[in-house]
Amino acid sequence: MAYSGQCGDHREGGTERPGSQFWDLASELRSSMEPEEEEEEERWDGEGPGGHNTSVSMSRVIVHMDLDCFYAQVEMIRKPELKDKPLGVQQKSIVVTCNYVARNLGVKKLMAVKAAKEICPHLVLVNGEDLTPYRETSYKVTELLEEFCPLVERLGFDENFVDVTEMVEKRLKQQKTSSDLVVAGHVYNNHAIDLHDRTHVALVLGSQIAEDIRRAVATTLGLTSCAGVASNKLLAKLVSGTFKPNQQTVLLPQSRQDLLRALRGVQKIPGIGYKTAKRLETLGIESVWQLQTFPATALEKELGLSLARRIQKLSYGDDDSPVTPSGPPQSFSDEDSFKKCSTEAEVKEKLLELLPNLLERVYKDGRRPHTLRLTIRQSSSSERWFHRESRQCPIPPHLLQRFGQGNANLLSPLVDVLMKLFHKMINVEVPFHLTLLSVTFSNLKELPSTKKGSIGFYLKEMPPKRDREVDDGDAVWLQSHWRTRATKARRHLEEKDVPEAQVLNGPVPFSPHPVDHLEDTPKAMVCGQPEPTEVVVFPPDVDPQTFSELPPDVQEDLMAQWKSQEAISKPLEKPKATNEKRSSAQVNTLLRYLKPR
Ligand code: DGT
Ligand code: MG
Repeated sequence: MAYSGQCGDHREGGTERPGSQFWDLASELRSSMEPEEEEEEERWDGEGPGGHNTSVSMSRVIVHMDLDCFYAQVEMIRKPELKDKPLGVQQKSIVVTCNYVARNLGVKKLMAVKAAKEICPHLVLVNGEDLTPYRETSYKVTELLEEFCPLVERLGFDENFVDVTEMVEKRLKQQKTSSDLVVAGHVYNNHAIDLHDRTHVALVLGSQIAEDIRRAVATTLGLTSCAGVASNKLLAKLVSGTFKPNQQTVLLPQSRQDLLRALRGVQKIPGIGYKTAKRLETLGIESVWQLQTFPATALEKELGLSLARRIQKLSYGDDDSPVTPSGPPQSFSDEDSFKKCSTEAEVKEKLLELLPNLLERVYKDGRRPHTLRLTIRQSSSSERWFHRESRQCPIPPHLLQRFGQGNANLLSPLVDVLMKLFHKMINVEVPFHLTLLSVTFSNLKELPSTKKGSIGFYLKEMPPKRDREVDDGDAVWLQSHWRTRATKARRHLEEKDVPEAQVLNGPVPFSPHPVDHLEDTPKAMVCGQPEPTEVVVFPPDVDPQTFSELPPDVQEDLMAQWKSQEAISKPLEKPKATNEKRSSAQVNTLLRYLKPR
């Protein structure tokens, strides 16, 4: 579920707003940076052709899947001994979620730790402030769903939409008779299924697919979930939590109004957020029914044509928005909230705490971010949760080059840039009181060598995890992940038609050093060459063993790429001529960039 305080990888489009400034070396950050107000509402765009009950929405079958007590399930997989105990996941002083054992004892999501402990003294609490395990599990779920069907859209960490229309159509064609069709799970309101109605049959088939998907997630990843099956995203999401946990519900068109009117307030409709709900309240609109029946022209006058039409359509359950495959994240962010931060030193300290994990995620992703954003929230009695302010700027070119080379030499200059953004929003001459800081890297662009399909992509190694994050599960995953990449790299080469003559010319001299990927990887791996002064140093994320197996022309290509990225840029005093196949000038230039640090 979307919630305030979430931090993660943002896949939604349009994270970049107009008004971003170009980096100006002379004046560094310009004073005219555009302020950014937080958009409180998700873009849940019901815009599109057709009014209520459009043929478009009726012809689709959408599954919404929401994992049960997500963080708690991840913790129970990490520590199976907690499975039957009441378990809460704590962030700061809040139990952000708890397992169903705890829920049955009265503990609720987002309860204060103190209150939860009073209700359930035996509640076991685990710290859930490091989101890494949840994020990793979340992507595994999406990847698994993508194996079923390419149309998968992530919504937050534990929700996915799957458009199964095509799968349903295929099953419909295979279906000889519909008389023996049985719905999987519940039907909202126990409405009777009419097997002569094509829409009903499609939704019943959708319910069977939803069950298959949920079973696959349970058996492969050990995670239970709830699902909703309906004719669009909005309705599928609204119906999916009707029966919890580990159950699913299908919504027939005839029950759509019942579902919508049973919602407690307009804000329960995804796409209608806090601010819109407040504006509606001033018009006397609180319930979904009131919104549905409010005169359209009056609503348009108050809210503007676009918003009024959009939310009124949503109130009828109309949503033509497609399931848009999420693809790789469009930004990486992390944030911390606290009671009070009121000095520059504290701000710096908090930024230094946020950045390492964030940089590690950017590094793992392999792309290079070009924009940096700082978001703050100032303490305000009136708008406690919703008033955020941001400034962003392009990442200065000299820092850009350092991405992908380890994060140590990025931390301090990035904090400097962030502090400049901070000063655009806060006058430190007068007292200030922050309750949240958030950092976002966006505008991610592929490095030439990390484009999927290029050999460099497959050679890129996972960076070692920090000790506290490595457990057995991670270790196995990392090893298998690496093996897959190495295999793909080899396959990529096999597919590449390498003339034998070139192979016979021999690769760049090399003596492999075995690398244990789970131990601290040295900053640079050094490979000795026949001449003692000529040494090839690989970028820290490249495995020499795999490199050695590559044909010479590919090795050359790679080294040329590293050179152009200036990955290792200390010049060699006196380069010597080497490998005869290549011109000595070329090799010398190359080696200038390959000298060990
Ligand atoms: P469920 O779906 O009712 O069985 O329970 P959850 O725990 O899956 O709840 P859900 O789907 O609303 O949220 C997914 C995860 O996101 C949840 O395990 C913890 C986290 N989360 C939810 N709401 C908040 C929030 O308001 N603040 C923070 N920091 N985390 C939240
Ligand atoms: Mg959930």
